[in-house]
Amino acid sequence: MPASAGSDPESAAFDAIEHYTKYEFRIPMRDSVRLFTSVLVPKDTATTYPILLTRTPFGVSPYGVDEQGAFSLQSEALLRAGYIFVRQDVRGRLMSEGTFTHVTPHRPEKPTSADVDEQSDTWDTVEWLLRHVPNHNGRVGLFGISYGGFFTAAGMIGTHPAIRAASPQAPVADLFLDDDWYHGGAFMLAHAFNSVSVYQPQSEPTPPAKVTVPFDYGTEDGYEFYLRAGPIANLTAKLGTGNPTWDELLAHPTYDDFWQSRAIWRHLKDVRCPVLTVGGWFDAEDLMGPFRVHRALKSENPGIATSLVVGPWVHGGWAYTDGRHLGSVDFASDTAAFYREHILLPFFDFHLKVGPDPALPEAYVFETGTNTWRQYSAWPPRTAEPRILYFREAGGLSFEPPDDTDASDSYVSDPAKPVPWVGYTAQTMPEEYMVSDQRFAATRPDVLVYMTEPLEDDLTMAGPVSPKLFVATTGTDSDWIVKLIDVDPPTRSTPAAKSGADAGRDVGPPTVTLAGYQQLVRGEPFRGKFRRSFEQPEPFVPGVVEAVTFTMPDVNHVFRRGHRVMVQVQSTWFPLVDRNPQTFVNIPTAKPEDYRAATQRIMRCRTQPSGVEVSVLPALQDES
Ligand code: PG9
Repeated sequence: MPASAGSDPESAAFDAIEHYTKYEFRIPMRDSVRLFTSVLVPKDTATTYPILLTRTPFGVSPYGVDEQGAFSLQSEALLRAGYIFVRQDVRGRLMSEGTFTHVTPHRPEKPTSADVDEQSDTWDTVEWLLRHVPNHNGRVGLFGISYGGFFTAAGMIGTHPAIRAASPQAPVADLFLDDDWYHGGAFMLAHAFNSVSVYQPQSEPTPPAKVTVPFDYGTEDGYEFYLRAGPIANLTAKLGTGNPTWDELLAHPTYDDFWQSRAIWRHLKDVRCPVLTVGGWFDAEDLMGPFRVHRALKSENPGIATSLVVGPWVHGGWAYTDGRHLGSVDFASDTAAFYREHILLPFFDFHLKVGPDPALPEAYVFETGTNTWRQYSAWPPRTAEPRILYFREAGGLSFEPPDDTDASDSYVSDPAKPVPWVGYTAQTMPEEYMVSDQRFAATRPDVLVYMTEPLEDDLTMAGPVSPKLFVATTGTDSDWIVKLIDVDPPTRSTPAAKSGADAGRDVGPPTVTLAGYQQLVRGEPFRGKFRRSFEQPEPFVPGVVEAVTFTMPDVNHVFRRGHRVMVQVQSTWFPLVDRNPQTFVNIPTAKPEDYRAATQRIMRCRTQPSGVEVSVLPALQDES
């Protein structure tokens, strides 16, 4: 969802007009397209200031030099510290000229002035600002959240020499593999359908609509809405006169050139400034993007300082909330306020002003479970070791592999009765789902549950989580959804955090205590037809056992002594993920009769030991 700086109506009021003068410019790019740009310059001219540039498709409203909007807590912290604050509508959006292209493909070569992309638009904007904006100190920082994180990442390629620091935050890095629209090749239905209406095409600069009309679902119950709609092709008509973004999403159901050219992590070369990449452990939209961006920066640009910060946050939660809790889970301190004061501001102050060196480690990560900030010189931490939690007999889960010669568990997955993704009624995508109680799912016959004994010692997982399954299906395609869960002791009396008070879109039922709570720590779908290749899907042969291995986003979580580790496996997660017909067809054009129940078998024997690989730390590793 839109999360650009300066667009949060609920944040604390900061009187920018008292301290800043606002200007609006139409900045010409090399192809003569003009981009609408809003600039706040500190009134105090006793010193010079660095420029902070953020670029967004969601509008830099309010428009008008006398109008000031509300600012996110993050933007407010930067404004209070004194920066020339620049926000720009990207090509073809709101008041900017040109044509909008989703997640603009990067062009490594730009032989003519007509060859433009986000890197060139950033470069041209910086050049213009340096020549026209008063009282700057010659240094520029880039930052932005979500889509803005993508523009930041794209803008730092072939870095303009004045850009001295960049902070891509929840950057959208790969829309097919794991961010926003597809995860593991599975279509993220509720999020995609709900967000496409934002991107209606415009033929000329257009001021924002006075009133935006949200989609009318006709019910509060998203599960019912999508199930009644039937095959996803039927949803197209519900979008009214047509929606090019939706059409585009469904026209590319494999990892084709359309997605690969837009996957910005593949293009992060020639970055020449320090980078602070920010992400949230519970970001329902762009959780993997920060890890992909950070990894690419390190491998392709070894000379630069690059740090990764990940806190217990929802999408943009570090900018908009105090980061104290999510749903029923309490993080014991104002984690987002800590980040703004002790990490983000010192980073920009050091690189763009003359602030002290905050000596940021490579990874500054909040450890959930113990609710502690940790600092590591590498991510994953160097001492983390891969270990497999194996599925065992009688619903057991253990680091000991099974010894049986032939053992498996099975369930019937029926697309007509998909497993819901939350245990309460939700219309769109409550971000609370990322830590939601899974007890409602554990009791379903179409969900397999594996659980350890109560832990005798803390168990710390820091790094990726990789299901390694041996499966057979009676169908020809299937989804495999794996959830890693922290089970609280049944006797735990700690009151749950007050649900709903922190993140605006966080709704869910109140939990009175955490006794027996099954907290989702990580969960992801994987569309089985992509088990060998995301470009070339392949059907399953009914009844034949095959390996399905995939990687879910990293965690940094301590399963406390007395808790249990649980893994749930299922084949539907609705309507978060669209239903796989379980027959090998092109899903965007699937017919009702293509959707069929299938019996799924998960092997757990010596030669085919299904399990989940996790990255385990020895006890109490902290290099801070
Ligand atoms: N995370 C959202 C998004 C960005 C790009 C493509 C699709 C979704 C967002 O910024 O709204």
